[in-house]
Amino acid sequence: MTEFTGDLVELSRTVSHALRHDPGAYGIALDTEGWVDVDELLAGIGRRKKSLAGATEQQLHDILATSEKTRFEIRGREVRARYGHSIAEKIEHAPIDDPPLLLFHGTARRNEASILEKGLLPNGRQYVHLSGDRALAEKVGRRHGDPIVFVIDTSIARSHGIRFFVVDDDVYLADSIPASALTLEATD
Ligand code: HQG
Repeated sequence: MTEFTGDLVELSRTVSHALRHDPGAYGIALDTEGWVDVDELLAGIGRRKKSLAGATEQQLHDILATSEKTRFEIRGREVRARYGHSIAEKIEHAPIDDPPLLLFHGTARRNEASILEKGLLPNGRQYVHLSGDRALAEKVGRRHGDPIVFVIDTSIARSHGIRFFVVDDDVYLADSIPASALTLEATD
């Protein structure tokens, strides 16, 4: 096999694409919790992108060690994306009964009216992504445009039967968030 010469950013993006959005394009299949064999993933990536052929498990660990975000995790021989999935088959997570009372969601100002009317919807992804960290939520919002931050009252959402899932203290997932559980944070 040829030596891996691609850069780790490209490898990281491709791993996220394969594990979150399009495993079939790499000839791999995820199990119901999103796991796939590390060697199968790397072989699939190498088949599709010649510049990434020969990438190693050590390089996956290097990405995890140097990234601000833990987008995927490795357990034994397996790897999975921790959040962000858009594939049709919904990844199963264990719901939690004790989410923080308040969570945050950053988005673009142009989405404000629609969110206040319809609530937060997962759109292209399987779950709505929320943050326990206000500053991080604002940063996520800035990806989409002029950022605004919504505060989510999780007890109101739970009273509507909404389930919450924890990825880490910075990332929580929910099926959707009803408008009645949302408040737009005041901006200066
Ligand atoms: C918006 C990144 C109008 C929602 C981040 C968001 C995150 C609505 C957009 C993760 C709406 C979806 C996910 C409604 C929701 N009307 N707009 N009713 N309901 N929206 O990218 O949360 O770097 O799929 O506000 O850090 O921005 O990739 O979701 O603006 O954790 O690892 O629809 O992706 O992580 O956008 O980001 P996205 P997100 P990574």
